[in-house]
Amino acid sequence: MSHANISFRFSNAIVCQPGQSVARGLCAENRGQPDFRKFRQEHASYIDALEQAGLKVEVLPPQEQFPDSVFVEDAALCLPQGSIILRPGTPSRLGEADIMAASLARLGHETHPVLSDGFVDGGDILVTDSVILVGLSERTDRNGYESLKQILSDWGYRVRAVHTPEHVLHFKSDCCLLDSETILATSRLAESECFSSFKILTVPEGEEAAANSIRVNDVVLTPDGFPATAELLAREGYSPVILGVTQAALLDGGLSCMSLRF
Ligand code: CIR
Repeated sequence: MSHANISFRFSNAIVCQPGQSVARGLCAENRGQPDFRKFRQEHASYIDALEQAGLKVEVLPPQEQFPDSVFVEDAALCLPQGSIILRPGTPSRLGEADIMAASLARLGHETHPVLSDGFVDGGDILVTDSVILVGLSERTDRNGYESLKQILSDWGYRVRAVHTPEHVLHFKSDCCLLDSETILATSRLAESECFSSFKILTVPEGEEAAANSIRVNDVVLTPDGFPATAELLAREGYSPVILGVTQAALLDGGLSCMSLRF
């Protein structure tokens, strides 16, 4: 079944403000601690950009006990049928799912019971109109995938497991949906042939981090510092909006992980 318009036409988003504890967020490689004030500024610009794109944005207060809770996308998957509470695949983040479940319920979302087994980070789930791709990764395991697939199949979605490149945190660190037929991806991910039914735009060499962009209604939010990618997007007829995400990047985060869009 095709689910037109669930992949990039949105009316709402949920974000969570970074707390001071964001300075202790997880990162694979130490590139310096994020600065709380600068993070807050970049986060505020991100909220503005979502609003400019036409979304009503619900801003959750900082969760100091969870340093990585600004990356809301990893704790839930919001679809028209309801919101699935995920099981983030690293111990310090597992509790974020309970907080998100409570927030979603308070906002009136139908929350499906949490995954029954395994682990899935939302950053590994790419929703397209024709199929939902789930990247197996250090955070998303086979049991989590099967458990998620069960729920999604019951809702009528096609679901496929794919592989996240080695040393890449999440599947969507390396790709983004541009429209129903087109994906922006790094060459290392495109080579894995997981996008066989899509047109692929390859992120120019050296700009791999720009693959973590997001199509939101008529614009593509894309990180600052990657001019060749912005140029490629504009040349292909998309409307890039450039945003600073220097602080999230210090924690291996990017544009897609900082909101739940639905
Ligand atoms: C983590 O390691 O979990 C966070 N520091 C970054 C999460 C980024 N989330 C995402 O790409 N979906």
